Amino acid sequence: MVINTESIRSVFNNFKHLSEIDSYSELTSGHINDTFLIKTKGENDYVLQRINSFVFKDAKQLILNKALVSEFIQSKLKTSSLEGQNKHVLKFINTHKDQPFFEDAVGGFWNLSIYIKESKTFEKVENPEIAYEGGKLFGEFLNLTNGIDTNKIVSILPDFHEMSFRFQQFDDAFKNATPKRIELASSCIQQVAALKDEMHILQNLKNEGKIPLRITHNDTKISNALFDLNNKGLCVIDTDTVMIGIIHYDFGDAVRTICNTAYEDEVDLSKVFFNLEYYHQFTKGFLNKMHQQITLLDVQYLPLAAKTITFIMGLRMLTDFLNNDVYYKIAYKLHNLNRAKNQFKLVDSMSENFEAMKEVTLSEFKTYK
Ligand code: GN1
Ligand code: MG
Repeated sequence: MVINTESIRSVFNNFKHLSEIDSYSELTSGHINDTFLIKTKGENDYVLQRINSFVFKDAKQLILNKALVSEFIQSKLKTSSLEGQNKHVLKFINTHKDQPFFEDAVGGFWNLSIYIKESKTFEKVENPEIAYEGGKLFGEFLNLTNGIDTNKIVSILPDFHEMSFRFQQFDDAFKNATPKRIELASSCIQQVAALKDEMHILQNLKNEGKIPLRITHNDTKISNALFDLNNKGLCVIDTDTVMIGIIHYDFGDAVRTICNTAYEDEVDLSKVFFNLEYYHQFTKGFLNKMHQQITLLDVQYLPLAAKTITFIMGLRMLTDFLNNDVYYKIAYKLHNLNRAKNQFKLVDSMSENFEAMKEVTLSEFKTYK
């Protein structure tokens, strides 16, 4: 479907919002879906989103999941003021057919949520306060989603963070890649091989039942956190991948983005380092909200989780590069390879800080015991 003012207006008007569209612009932070900010002449502005059906084979169910997650959080926030509720959870708008999704003429699925006023996002963290607030926010999201009927949430991307699945995809991509792409990616390919065993530790613990399963967000990059104008955490967004998982990956994915001294897309690797101070602040915030729900064994594996999830993102970006860029949106030819190099550099920097990460995590946890 061609995106223009008319098609956007037409999709928007299938939802029950009682507003008139004034203008729209594309929000380009995400790598998968098409997301638009709809400005209206009325009280609220909106976020309209078309789900990528190549990545998400069951886009309709994904939207049903998201609506359910929001309803559950809303029911938990009932005791706070209406203003508080509107700021701390996404509110999805139904269509005139009373469904949270709209299916267009070519089978595309759309959802609409209210834009949370006076909010902002960060692609990169600039001060320790944001790291601390981010920790509290992602920790609180886990508290708020605790208790959802897991039978009602469909696992929208099974094996999403499963290392062996990602290695299988990598191996397949490697077999089919052009010699040119293999050559360009050779340093990354070597790094992948060197870390393979260590990067399976967490998955093995999970599969042995040593780490508890629960509802998790699974895409806790810092740009999925909304902050208010005073830099206080407001709301976790992008609930596309909420499904059963382990808290470690939510912790780790937030660290991956909060503690990178550079943007995820930064090409100049001399700018990419792990920021231990931000790690400390993030961990402090996260444990402030989660300390009652996690054990010493869980805590001991949080630093490895940060390394593992950063590695897995690098592996997936590298795989997509070898597959000629079919999954993530790219802006130029080597974009995925550069993203992968950035992530692997961050993994190296985490390795250099690993003992300090363990120390900081444990000492923060001990303040509650
Ligand atoms: C994708 O589209 P976005 O930005 O929400 C990806 C995440 C990656 C992220 C890397 C469904 O998320 O897993 O961490 O890019 N989401 C999916 O920035 O694959
Ligand atoms: Mg996402």
